[in-house]
Amino acid sequence: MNRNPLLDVSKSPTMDQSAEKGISRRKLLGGAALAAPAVAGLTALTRGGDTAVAETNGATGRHAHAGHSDFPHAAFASGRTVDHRANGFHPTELLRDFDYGRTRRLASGRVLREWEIVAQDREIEVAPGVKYEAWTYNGRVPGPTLRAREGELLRIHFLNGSQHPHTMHFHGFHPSLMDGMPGIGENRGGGQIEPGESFTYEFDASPFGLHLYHCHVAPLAAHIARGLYGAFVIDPKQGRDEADEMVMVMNGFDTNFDLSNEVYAVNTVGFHYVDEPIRVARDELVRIYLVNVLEYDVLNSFHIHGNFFNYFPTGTSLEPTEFTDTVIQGQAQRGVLELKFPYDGDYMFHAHVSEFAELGWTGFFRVGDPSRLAAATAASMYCDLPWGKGSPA
Ligand SMILES: [Cu+2]
Repeated sequence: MNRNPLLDVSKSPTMDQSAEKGISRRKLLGGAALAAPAVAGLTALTRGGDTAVAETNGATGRHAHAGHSDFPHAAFASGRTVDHRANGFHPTELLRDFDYGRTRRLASGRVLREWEIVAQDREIEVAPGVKYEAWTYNGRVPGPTLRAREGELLRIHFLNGSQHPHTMHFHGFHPSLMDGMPGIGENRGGGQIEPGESFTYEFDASPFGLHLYHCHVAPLAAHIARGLYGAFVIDPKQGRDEADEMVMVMNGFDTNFDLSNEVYAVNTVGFHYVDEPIRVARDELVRIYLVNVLEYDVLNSFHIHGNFFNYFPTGTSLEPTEFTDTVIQGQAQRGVLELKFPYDGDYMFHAHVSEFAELGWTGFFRVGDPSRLAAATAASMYCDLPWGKGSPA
């Protein structure tokens, strides 16, 4: 359970401080089709007590699926995972990592909240063996989840440490000079920020809701797809109910730069939450901040198994508009999901665009006491993907 520190801002100790390439997506899908026997393992769900549990693979774990041993699969099948240490960020930690910046109280009584953001070029691994020359905010993809409270004054000190010009364009209310838009405010230090240059964006936290920020330099799709985006949460003044909160940024990677994605994910690493299911408590409120930043595909979606959620589009109302198990988002659309898990077990969540699900956009929630649960066999669904051969690059 995360207690939102924004609700305690007046007590904050900081308050008084002065201030690959040769493989295409279609080829991947063709390869995925060959993995049908592995996918079939996924459907082998059996009832166990009150809880649907995945059939265990026994002592040899997730790689012990049978029926297709003649199909070569090196990386996933050998247990390789992404080197999170080399990446410098870990999708499991990133999930609940909210960056509240630093705050101080202005003479007016208003809270000033500030962050330092640096654009950096960095190679990251988006699936085992699949490297990508990313452009990042603060070395991670997605960039930090910036979180503030409605009505505060926000300052984002941006330094462009990349080899390419970039900006930070925030969704929300702000004057045009603060829009991170090339050509606007160039004579006042804003607009396009060249390598080595810096600029401070300043605006009010408004409206409350779930927003995003991203680079706005042309070619726009390329600058965004490279990794220059992040979630931007503005809490309502009165806050929201306490919950286990997490951020899911739906993204993809065009690893051969052919203007279509080869890898799809939530928080960058394909199938990460299959390898490490998201642990949640039974009957506890879970709140998901879901943002779609996918380029080169018009729509993305989120679907959950064995459950329904309340959906708050853009998070700008405290009343949900829908009670559903599937939501579709266009690019830059986002929304808040609230749900509870009434039963123990492993519950899949994935893009209901099945093509995306099979190329990485799939994960699991693990509810309840792990010692009472059978191990999920879901990893077997992707072990035969051509990524697993370790040579897309
Ligand atoms: Cu850029």
